[in-house]
Amino acid sequence: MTLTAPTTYKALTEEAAIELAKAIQAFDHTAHLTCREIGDGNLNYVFQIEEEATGKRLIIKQALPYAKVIGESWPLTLKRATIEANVLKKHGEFVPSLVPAVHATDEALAITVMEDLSHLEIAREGLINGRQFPRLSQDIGEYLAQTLFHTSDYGLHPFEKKRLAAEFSNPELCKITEDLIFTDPFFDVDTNDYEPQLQAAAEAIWNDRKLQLEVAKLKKSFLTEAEALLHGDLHTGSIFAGPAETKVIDPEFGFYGPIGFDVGLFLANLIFQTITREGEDRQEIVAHIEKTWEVFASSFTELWQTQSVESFKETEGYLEYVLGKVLADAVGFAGCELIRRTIGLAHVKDLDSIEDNDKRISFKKQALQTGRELILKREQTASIKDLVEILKEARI
Ligand code: SR1
Ligand code: MG
Repeated sequence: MTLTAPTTYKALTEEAAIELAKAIQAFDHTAHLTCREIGDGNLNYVFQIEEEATGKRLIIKQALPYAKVIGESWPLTLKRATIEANVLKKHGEFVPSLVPAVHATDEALAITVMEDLSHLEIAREGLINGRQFPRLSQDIGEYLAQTLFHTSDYGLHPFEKKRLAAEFSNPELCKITEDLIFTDPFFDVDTNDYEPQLQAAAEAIWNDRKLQLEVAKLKKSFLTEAEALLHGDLHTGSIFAGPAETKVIDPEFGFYGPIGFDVGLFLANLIFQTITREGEDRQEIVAHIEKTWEVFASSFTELWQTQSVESFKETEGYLEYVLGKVLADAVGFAGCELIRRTIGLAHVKDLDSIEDNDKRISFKKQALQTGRELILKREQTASIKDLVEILKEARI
């Protein structure tokens, strides 16, 4: 459903969000509704509307014409709302139970009306608080395999694949990733943000010529390999999780890119938890890392064997080559994510919320060291166990 009026952009207030919810007949016009702005991300407003009498809820998400985390000095395209809604719908064709339902959109207002997920918890918050999400890796492994296979040349007619690649051209949001993940953290630029105790570690990265060459290669993959319709920002803050359910939200960075990027970002955000945890608690996350890859690889293999349209699908060694490259890329992209979330502009609560100063700094040094190792050793990573070994070796 597409809304019809109004047609010019105006930032919603809580009152206007209630009016809108009634206008699209999501609730009866006599319903008593309440509204809260609950967005905690970097970029958008998220209004949660509730009918007190029935407990029925829905979400109206609105993109702002600038990055909320920085302010009006960083203008940002409103088109990202349309990209996000369309990625949710496209991915929802393959994994309807793993993404929120989109009820309505309005391109001019840059809003998406969607399913409320407040019975679940943002995975990052839950993991930081030691919550167990037994389905997390199973569901994300499946999400990755289904969405990436079905939007790639392995699963689609080439005309449809190229049509989608054009539809999901997302230059402004890609530029943010190109700068914040692949460029700025590797140079001494003003937008980097790190604690003074990390000065020497940051300088070591800026002066590491070997590392820079490998990051340049990974950036090239991100820029040029239009392989599948990615989520584009698949960190644990983009996932709602609960004991029996997982939902992936927020694909406003969606575009056609290398499959390993989504895989790597998710793995990196689990890796932060392997850095801050010990013993059994750490092992639980290592198990999630292994299972994510195992589920992804086995589901992708099954889709390849049963649904691939690729003429070379039965050529010996080709699937293994494709999966091997996805793993190596994912390991490298994970390394970039670890580094950028530690000294770049946008951080993660997993590290920043550690109150003990020495511990926090030591964890951050470990994140930088792990990131470097993953980037440099990615081509030698033949299995997910090899990645786990790198994590172990990089522990300080
Ligand atoms: C200004 S945007 C900073 C970061 O927030 C988003 O969630 C992306 O991860 C982006 O890199
Ligand atoms: Mg986001």
